[in-house]
Amino acid sequence: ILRKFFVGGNWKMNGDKKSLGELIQTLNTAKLDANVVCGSPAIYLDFVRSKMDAKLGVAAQNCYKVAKGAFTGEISPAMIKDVGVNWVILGHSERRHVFGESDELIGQKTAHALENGLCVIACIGEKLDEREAGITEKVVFAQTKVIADNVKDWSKVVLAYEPVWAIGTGKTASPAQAQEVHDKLRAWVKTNVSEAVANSVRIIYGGSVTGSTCKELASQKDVDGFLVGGASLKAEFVEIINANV
Ligand code: G2H
Repeated sequence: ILRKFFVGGNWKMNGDKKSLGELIQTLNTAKLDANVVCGSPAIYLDFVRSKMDAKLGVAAQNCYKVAKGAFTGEISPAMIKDVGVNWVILGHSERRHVFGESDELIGQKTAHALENGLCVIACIGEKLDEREAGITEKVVFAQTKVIADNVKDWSKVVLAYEPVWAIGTGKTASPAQAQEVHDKLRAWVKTNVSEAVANSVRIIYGGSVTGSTCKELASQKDVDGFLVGGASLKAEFVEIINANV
C-alpha cells in the first residue's frame, strides 16, 4: 500500500516510570500492524527509548528551534537524537493555545528539527469558534503552509489534523467531518507541494480517538492513522493501532 497506517501516542504530561514501563511492556509484546510512535514526556525519553522495542518509535512532544544555549527549560533536537529518539511532535494545539506558540515559531522549529535529522509529527487544527465561523479550511491551510514552507523532505513528516474542539473533550469529529478536512488538506498539498507528496504523506487524525471510534475513522479514504492522547495510556491503544487491520 501507498501509505502505511501510522499511529502516534501522545502521552502528554502523564505517567511515571512504573506505569509507562507497564505500557511499554504491553506494546512490546503485542502484535502491531502500523507504524507506531509514542510521544513521551521529555524527562522520560531516555528511559522510554531504552525500554521500548526497536521496531516502535519514540517522539518528544516539543523541542526548541536552535541546538543549544541559554534557553532555560527547553530541549533541542540534538539532545533528542542523543538519547536515541528520532521523532518530535510539533505544533500541538496545547503548545499553540496553552503556551502561546505562533505559526512562525512552529515553522522555525519544524525547519530546525528536520535539518537535525528528526522526523516531525506536525499538528494543525481549528478551534470551535473558527469552525462555527466557517473558516476551518482557511485556518488549517494557513497552518499547513507555514509548516510546508519549512519542509524539504516530506518522507520525514506526518501531518496530524486535530480539531481543537475534539481534543480531550470526548467529542470526536465524525468520520465524515474528519474525511472532509483530510481530503481538502491532501488537495492543498497536491496544489502547493506536489502530487507525489499528496499521495504519500500520511494525514492522521487526532481528537478523542478511542477503541470504539477508531475503526470507522480508519476506514475513511484519507485518514492514514491517528494521534491518540488519553487512550494511548491504556491497553486500548493496541486496538487503535490495529484499527486498519
Ligand atoms: C489530541 C489528542 C492527542 P486526545 O490532543 O494529541 O488527545 O486523544 O486525548 O483528545
